Amino acid sequence: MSVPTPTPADKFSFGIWTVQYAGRDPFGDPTRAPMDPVHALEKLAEIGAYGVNFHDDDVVPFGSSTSERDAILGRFRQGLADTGLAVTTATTNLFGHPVFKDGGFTSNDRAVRRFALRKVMRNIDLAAELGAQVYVCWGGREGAESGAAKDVQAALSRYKEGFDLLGQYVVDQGYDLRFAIEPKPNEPRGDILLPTIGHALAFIDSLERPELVGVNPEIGHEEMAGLNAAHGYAQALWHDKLFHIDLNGQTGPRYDQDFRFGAGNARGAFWVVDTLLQGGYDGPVHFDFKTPRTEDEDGVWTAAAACMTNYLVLREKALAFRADPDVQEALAASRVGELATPTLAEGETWQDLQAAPEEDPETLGSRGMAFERLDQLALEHLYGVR
Ligand SMILES: [Mn+2]
Repeated sequence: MSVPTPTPADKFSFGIWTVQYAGRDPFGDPTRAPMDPVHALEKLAEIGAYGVNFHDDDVVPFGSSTSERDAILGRFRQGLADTGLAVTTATTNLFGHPVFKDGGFTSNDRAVRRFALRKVMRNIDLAAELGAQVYVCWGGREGAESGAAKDVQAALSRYKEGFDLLGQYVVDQGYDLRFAIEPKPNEPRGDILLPTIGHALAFIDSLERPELVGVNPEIGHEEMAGLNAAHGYAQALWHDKLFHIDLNGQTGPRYDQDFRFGAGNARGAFWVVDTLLQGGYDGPVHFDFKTPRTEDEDGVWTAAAACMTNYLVLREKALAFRADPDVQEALAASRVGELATPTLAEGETWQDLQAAPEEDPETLGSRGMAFERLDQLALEHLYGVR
């Protein structure tokens, strides 16, 4: 196959911060110059992106006056109009400024929580005005490094209070906006609240308006916890809660690498794409990656374009895998489709089950599942020999 080219129909979107990342890490200073957000829009449009996602502070620096904010936003709106890029999503930076060192919604300091909620509402107004339909909430500073520092149950009550207030806000304002919680196990906090997709889904059930809140799982965050990202996406789809996705690359449990999508665990990336296609996910295909600090600006655009290329390659491979007659035969041999059949027949009761002839465990136990054949076919598609 040749290297595929992205089109707007692919709905690829990027966080402005992804390409703006200048290479600062805990051990070293930035290796690239700051990037003007309008330049980011122009280059993203040039390489074939469809949309963008931004934190308030990516576009309007923290602490800007009202007149400065108006001028910056005027230029940003013009940049969107000139490039034709959609704003798919927005989010709030509740982690960068020292005020958020103990969190935004769950800071022990009540005044910080009040400041954080006002900051979110202000950016929600902008998100709604620019047409965003999803508002992502990554609570990177909502957590702790030590045991007594955080009353976790009280923190969850304050977290719920925050989402309930924001839900009320979008309803009162008449905004067509839903929230997506982005789980992460740790980094920058030692431990972060709502660390996995499962924690987030259970928390959403406690909210006043659960229908307004879903999840935005990031591949790297799941793999940092040693979890299977594709299984997480599948469960979010099963709950009808996959409101947005953050695709990137990660190599197992270690620091948050944020590699370009398709790098790191390539086999995991294949199954994520297959899961999204099989599950009918139709939202923006969003990348949240950071170009390693070894690269100059050319390297940033190489990495950004590669996210899209790798998605298109894996999409083609996942579709070819599903269409392959050998795969269909192998799926049948593995009885994968049988799992869709309910365990009891329609109308059958536990009494009927008890009265039915018993299965022979020796016979059942001796049947192979033929999963190795099936998985090898997937790898042959991924490796490009089929
Ligand atoms: Mn990450």
